[in-house]
Amino acid sequence: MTPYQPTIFALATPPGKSGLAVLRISGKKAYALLQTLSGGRDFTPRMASVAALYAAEQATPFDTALVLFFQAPASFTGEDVVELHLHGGPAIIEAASATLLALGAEPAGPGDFTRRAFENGKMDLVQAEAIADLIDAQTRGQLEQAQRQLKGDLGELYGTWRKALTTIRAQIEACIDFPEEEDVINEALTALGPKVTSLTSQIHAHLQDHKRGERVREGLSIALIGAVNAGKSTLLNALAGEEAAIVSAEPGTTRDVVRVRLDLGGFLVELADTAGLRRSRHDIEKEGIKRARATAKNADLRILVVDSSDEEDCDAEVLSMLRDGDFVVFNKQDKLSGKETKRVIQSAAKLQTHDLSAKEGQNIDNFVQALEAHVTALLGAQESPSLTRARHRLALEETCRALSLAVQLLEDSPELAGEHLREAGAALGQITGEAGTEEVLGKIFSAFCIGK
Ligand SMILES: Nc1nc2c(ncn2[C@@H]2O[C@H](COP(=O)(O)OP(=O)(O)OP(=O)(O)O)[C@@H](O)[C@H]2O)c(=O)[nH]1
Ligand SMILES: [Mg+2]
Repeated sequence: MTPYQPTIFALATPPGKSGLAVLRISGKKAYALLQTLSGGRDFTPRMASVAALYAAEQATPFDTALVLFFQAPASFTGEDVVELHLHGGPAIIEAASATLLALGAEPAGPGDFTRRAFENGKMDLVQAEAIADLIDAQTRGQLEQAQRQLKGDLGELYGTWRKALTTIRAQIEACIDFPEEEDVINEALTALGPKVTSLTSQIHAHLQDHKRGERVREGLSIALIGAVNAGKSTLLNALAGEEAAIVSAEPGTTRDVVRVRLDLGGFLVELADTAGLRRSRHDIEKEGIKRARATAKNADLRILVVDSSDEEDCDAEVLSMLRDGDFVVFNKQDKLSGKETKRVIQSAAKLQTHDLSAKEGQNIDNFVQALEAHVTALLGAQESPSLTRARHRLALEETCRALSLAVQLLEDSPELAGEHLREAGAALGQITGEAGTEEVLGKIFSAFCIGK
């Protein structure tokens, strides 16, 4: 028996005053509700109609709206769906909601519409997540990734692996069921080894993506580091186009980590300004420096800012924080008379260097272009789809772990190997939702907004 599913409604547009507000209704009673609201009219599915809508026992309508009816199963949720394109005034929305409540519809919870779409087989769990990402997308990179995921690329890849696993499991079952033909069986089991190994390596390769998809979704983290007064905060402000961090000639101005979000080449980047690195006796500055080090360590990319007019060598400890691909900015070029020898730094890491003046804007455009090119190289589109959430990563790691155990036990203990393959399939199925538990589903959909 299918559990009781109330007919639900929610605004699909943001709350507040607007030209239009779309109120969406989904469930068995959706069409009957539309008929009651409109005083008993009939509506053709997928045809826009203008209808006067009435609250109970009222002779004058609370609004005249454009209405759409999608008949199950040809709707977003797979149920009967009605959309009321109301005038977006709070009194109208209130009247519509109160009438629907009085008629027995229930307000939708977070993600309820998408959850129903998932439960009615309209999409897999990865596609449901893509809808949330599509709505949250702020940059072109995030949008393209969400669209690709919504199209089903990622789910398809995992589906192929699940199918391969099911075939391998069926072959093992056959071996377990007919143990009398020992030679044939041993041969069959031996042949299965490379198949499991090949599947494991494909999943491994998919995992070795430098968290590309997660970074596109959550933003690439970049840390500005360097000695006090090098011009880190000035550079952050220049890149952000706003005075986000305090700039002053006093060394040790920045203490807390100041973060700004930027769109670099269509990708979301979180740029962090940090406290200048020096030996300090002040507790607050010491804490700031500790945070600066941690931010630099955890960032995806570091930009070391150096004051070109300062003759002192870069601190060896600061240099040791740099990794291949990191940037060095020789700042304050405007202060140089041109006679000085060019500054160099000694580092084992392969670094990209740029001469500029953050204060005067000299060469900043070239620097931004180089940074954009670097971010695009790290996050730009790849041939195969990328996983986009830690949830996917954990499930795939669990799949690989179970597959590795299975391959070791294949010949000596096919029953146990079969059990590990079942675990691998379950872990893989959790990503797309075939093997989803209520707990997993609840967690995913509760992160959605109401009305999605
Ligand atoms: N001439 C010149 N001065 C600069 C440039 N960039 C920064 N400054 C000056 O250098 C001083 C320090 O700049 P900040 O941006 O506060 O330096 P910081 O690295 O954030 O310093 P701390 O927060 O103390 O670590 C300020 O007086 C800035 O105006 C530059 O490109 N040219
Ligand atoms: Mg600063």
